[in-house]
Amino acid sequence: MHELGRLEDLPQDYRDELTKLNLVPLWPSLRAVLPPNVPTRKTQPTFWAYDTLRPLLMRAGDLAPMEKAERRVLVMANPGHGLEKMQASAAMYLGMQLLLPGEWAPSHRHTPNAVRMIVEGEGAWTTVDGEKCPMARGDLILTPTGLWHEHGHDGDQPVVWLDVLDLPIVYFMEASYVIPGERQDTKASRGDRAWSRAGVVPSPVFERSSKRNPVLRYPWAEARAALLGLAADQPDLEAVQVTYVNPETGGDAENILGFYSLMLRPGQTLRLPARSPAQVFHLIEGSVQALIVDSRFNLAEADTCCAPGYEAVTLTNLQADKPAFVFIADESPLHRKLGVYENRG
Ligand code: GTQ
Repeated sequence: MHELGRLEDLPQDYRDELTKLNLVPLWPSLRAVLPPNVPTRKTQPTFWAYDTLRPLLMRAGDLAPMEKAERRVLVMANPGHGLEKMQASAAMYLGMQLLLPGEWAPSHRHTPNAVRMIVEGEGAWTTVDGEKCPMARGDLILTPTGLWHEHGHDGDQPVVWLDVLDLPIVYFMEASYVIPGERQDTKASRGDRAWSRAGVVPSPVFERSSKRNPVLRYPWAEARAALLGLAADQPDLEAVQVTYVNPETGGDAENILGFYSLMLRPGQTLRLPARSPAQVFHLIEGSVQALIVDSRFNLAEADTCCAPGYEAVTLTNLQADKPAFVFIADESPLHRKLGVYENRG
């Protein structure tokens, strides 16, 4: 591809005239916005170790009382985007949130979708749309766009979870806002029981529901059992992975980001193909090395890292005698809906 004219090649009076009229010549910037073959990505391979993050999060427990914080979160920001942008990738936001015993993070609802992956502690819960979702390690709890949610804690130890939101893309769309609310009345019953038996969904008078995803909480015990079952039943299967789905549609659990759990067999090395969406890896159990472009990250439990899109990622289970379990978030639903999804192998 040949070089195009530069801005400096244009006479100053011409440039000034254009600027005055809110006009910009395309050709000096054309290659920047349409680079050949591979997009420019600000997302850098980045690693956040839980054991270094945790003490700082606990200190935030003293420094930022709930009334002053609303949500007590340390955002895991990708330096490639600039820390102040609070982005892990183009579309993903990551944060570690701390709730102390007896605390309450007030009810609100907002346009970005969120999920929480519970990292440590017991006795906390999130109420989503009136449904009280208890938190246990490894559980995935959804707060889809527009639903009221608040967090509470009846236990006696700190509770920490990983927040994954599509905030950056919703903010970029100038569609991000929040509405504060009152403490929710909780329903006595769970809303998802009829959907939590694989293969059957409610169909009163033969009509299937087309409402939002009826499942707001995906217990780790069940996802883990599914992975172990899959691995046992298909010994030759390379990628032992499950996707968190809406059981009504079989589609993604949320509209913008995709969520998965991956099991690495003892000692297994798995190469994930280069696909267009950026990805986040969070280790639920075990010990895993992630090779992302030129970076090698050793993940211990509760560590997190991210990878830019269009790059293959190699994951290795560092333990020869135990499986490892990785939670993955990516931008696939967004890319597929927008028609830009690619798998380059
Ligand atoms: O818990 O509702 O990390 O609203 C960022 C924004 C968590 C939450 C975040 C939020 C929340």
